[in-house]
Amino acid sequence: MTEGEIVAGCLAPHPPHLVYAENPPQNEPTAEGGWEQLRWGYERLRESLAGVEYDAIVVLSPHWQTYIGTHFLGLDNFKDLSVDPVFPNLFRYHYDLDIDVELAQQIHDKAKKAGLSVQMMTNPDFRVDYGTITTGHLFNPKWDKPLVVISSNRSTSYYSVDVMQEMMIELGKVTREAIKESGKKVVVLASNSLSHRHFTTESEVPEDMSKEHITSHAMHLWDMRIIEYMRSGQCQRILDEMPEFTEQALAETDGGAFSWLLSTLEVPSYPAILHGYGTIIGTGNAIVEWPVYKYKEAK
Ligand code: 2X7
Ligand code: FE2
Repeated sequence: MTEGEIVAGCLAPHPPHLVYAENPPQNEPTAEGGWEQLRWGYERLRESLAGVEYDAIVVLSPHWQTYIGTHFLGLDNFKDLSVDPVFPNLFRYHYDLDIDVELAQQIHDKAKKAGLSVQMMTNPDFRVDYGTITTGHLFNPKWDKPLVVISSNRSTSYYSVDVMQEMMIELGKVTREAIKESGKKVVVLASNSLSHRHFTTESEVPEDMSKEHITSHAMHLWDMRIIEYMRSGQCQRILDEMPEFTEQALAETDGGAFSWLLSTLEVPSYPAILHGYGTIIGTGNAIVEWPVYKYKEAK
């Protein structure tokens, strides 16, 4: 069997506002647009990967929160209505997603062997979190590729960012090894915002872009610093500064997805492509691609 590979890795944030603004048939509320800079960013990401072949998408979402280890969706299909608990006015999405259970099981088994606490989630009534669904939709609106969905083990809240990061780096390594052994071509996605301080009230028209901006200058500076590291191939510095970034910018990196992603990509030292940056209800969001397919020969 030929060796599997990660063909690309992406930072693919999940604010439900982006799905709301696109008016897809699966979502009940309707919008007059909004957050175009980010939605165009997702368009550029999709175009960039249009010619790259892959079999499955592996996503880690901060909104599937598990406190006893890392969990993996473990049934072939999940179908239900997902309602965002904070923004039920924007996101009531009818999802129907297929899972690559074989690959999920392979990553699970490797992680278990490495000593991580893991479980397969096989409850057919389980409701998939809106982070997974939003990232899944924006990355691949056709939903024509199976997913592997990995939970966010909340070791940041239980212990510290440093403990979380150590565990996510290990999970990233075993994810990579399992993908290689699977023989499949895979895209890996970290579904998280950068700075994550929200406004506490919503404007009357949520998509009124005259009200949208970053919550503070400090948050902007942090986001730009991390983006510059990505653009200049300094991902080790991101991991080094992750504890400060996560605490000072209240970043959604607390969920571990970003540390896991960088580890699956072996902490890239080549430049990432920034497809878009924008704020959503004050939070900072970047759409970024690590084009492994371009750089792997140089490695
Ligand atoms: O989950 C989110 C998020 N991460 C950022 C902004 C707005 C809503 O939901
Ligand atoms: Fe979120």
